[in-house]
Amino acid sequence: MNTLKMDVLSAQFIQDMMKTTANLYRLGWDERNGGNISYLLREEEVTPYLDINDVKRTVKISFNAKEIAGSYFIVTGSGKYFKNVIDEPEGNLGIIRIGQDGTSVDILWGFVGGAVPTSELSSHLMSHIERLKVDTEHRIVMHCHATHLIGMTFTHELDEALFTKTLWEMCTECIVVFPDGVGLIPWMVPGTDQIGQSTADKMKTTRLVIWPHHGIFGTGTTMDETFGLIETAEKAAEVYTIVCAQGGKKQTITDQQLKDLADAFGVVPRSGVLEL
Ligand code: 2HA
Ligand code: ZN
Repeated sequence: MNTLKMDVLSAQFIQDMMKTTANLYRLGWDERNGGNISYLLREEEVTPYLDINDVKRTVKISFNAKEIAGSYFIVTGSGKYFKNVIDEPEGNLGIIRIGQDGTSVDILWGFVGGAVPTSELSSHLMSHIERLKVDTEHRIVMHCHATHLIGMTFTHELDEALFTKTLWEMCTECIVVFPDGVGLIPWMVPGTDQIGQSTADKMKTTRLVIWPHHGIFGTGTTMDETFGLIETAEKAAEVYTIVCAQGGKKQTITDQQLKDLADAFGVVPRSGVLEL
């Protein structure tokens, strides 16, 4: 039976993907094919638009995602440019469902012209698996090449507690927005299951994971919230860059003041960062 479906381009989740990729491009954090986003969808969000039995193609994936078999995602395409998503969503985005055995994904919409999901699918799916254990509402994983954060990975110690503390000091709101701080993995080859595993491992305790000399992964409940999280960390890194260029700190937000902020906003700062 052929039931009438609504135009998928009008779906909020596609509109979110189009607007967010455009914003990330505009900010200069996703040059060329840089960056990727995945958004976990509920089946009832997909069915008004698509016949879920109409699988366009099936592609193999490099690891077993059995834990989230049957889950639906909208994801950006491998090698695709964020710059182009807004004009051509169907060629640059795809709606996928993880196959029952966990080793393949069904493409239900998009990726026209033979495109496939992001080269960082392992990092995305492995991160989703970990974040869902922490919070079942965490549906977004976003990766981008945030400029000042990348810069900081050349000039700042690559120590999670020190890096977190510096970011918290740079803007008053940081500790409130990311009290769990940032995770940092060693430099690794992107697009591999290994970097996916390292990223996901950090995602057990934090929503932001920095890939030195490459970029950042963020996760959260909505596109706005996840974008805002990355934006806040990147803003702190930009301020850090300016502070260094102006000759370094003469004063700062003290550890006691950071603790007062956390208390006032009811958040628990990651342990091992503040010295009180
Ligand atoms: O493919 O950002 O990490 C785009 C990337 C890879
Ligand atoms: Zn990247």
